[in-house]
Amino acid sequence: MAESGQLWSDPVEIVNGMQLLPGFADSQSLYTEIQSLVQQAPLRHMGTRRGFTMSVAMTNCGDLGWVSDRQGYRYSPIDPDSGQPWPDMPNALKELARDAAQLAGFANFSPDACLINRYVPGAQMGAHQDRNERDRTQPIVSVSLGIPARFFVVIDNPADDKKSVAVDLSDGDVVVFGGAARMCSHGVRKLKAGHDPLWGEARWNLTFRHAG
Ligand code: MD6
Ligand code: FE
Repeated sequence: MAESGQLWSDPVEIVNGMQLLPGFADSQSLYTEIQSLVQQAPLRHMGTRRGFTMSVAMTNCGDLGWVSDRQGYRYSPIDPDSGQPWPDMPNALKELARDAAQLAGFANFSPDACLINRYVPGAQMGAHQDRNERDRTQPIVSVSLGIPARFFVVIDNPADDKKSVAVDLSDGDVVVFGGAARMCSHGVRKLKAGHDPLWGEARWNLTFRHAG
């Protein structure tokens, strides 16, 4: 990215291993890519092992997609709704994830999975760990688009019981989650109503992983 006229600010460490790159992603250019991806593999509300339905609508692109149903969570090369492979991960998305990871100190990040989440007001994501990826030395790169959301990370500090750190993520913000933070529990608080000129009354999130 250009030295002059950059619209993003320097990385900020939220907790050890979790860096925020404020405004790093170009929301406008991602909009068209995402519209095309959700036409190929429509958003859906997945079920859980316990029989709940997630409030967040999801789809994927890349060689592997994250899926959940009565059998639990896993990665699959096939979209279970269509029986077809997930759409290819567009190069622009791959490069964004790679550049963000590099800036946060993770060279050669090669995502093979991108989970696309859409939240409407009232939707949330409970505390969870991302543990279905084989190689945990690779970070997860997360891109927030549309209306802001409160993200939280649980810090397991034996001296301090369980403490959570909150960060409000706005349109274009990128989080790189790796190293010491890679296995921390985290989630998204119930989305508040809002309006974004491009994305409307919704928050979108892309998480890039090396899953295979
Ligand atoms: C979200 N993000 O921001 C959900 N996971 O909508 C995640 O669950 C997440 O942002 C792993 C690493 C970064 C994340
Ligand atoms: Fe996660």
